[in-house]
Amino acid sequence: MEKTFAMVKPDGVQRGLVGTILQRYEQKGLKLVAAKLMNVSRELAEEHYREHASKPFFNELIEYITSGPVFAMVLEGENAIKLVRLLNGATKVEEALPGTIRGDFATSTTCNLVHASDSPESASREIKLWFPEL
Ligand code: 3AN
Repeated sequence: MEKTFAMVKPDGVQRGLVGTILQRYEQKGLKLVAAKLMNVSRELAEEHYREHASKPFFNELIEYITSGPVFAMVLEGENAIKLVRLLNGATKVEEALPGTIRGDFATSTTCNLVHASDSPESASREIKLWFPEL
């Protein structure tokens, strides 16, 4: 069965949305197979977002993701990678449709509540990076 990495980012944890967001994944039929509330080191944040290292928003992104605890998860199910991305909604907040997590709860493209792996390669890389104990 396919596995993906997903995370409720610091704004979601601070706003008390972990339960609501997890419920959406579970209601869809995805299975939670690992989860932890954790602080993110600068090192982990920079490795996670390494593909964005040259982008103008990189520093802002690192500051944001290390600003408070995140809720990291591994979800499992058929087509888990695509389904979690669909439930999250578009990256650009003005394109995130109502009914998606970002469409319903986020107003900023940087602080957009959730992350999920975007391909089998990133899912495998991110699960290893965030859950080395698995
Ligand atoms: P996603 O999180 O939907 O996979 P990515 O991987 O393209 O999107 O971007 C990672 C994160 O970088 C986004 N979740 C968002 O926080 C931030 N980001 C992406 N594009 C922009 C942008 N144009 N302006 C500000 N922040 C951005």
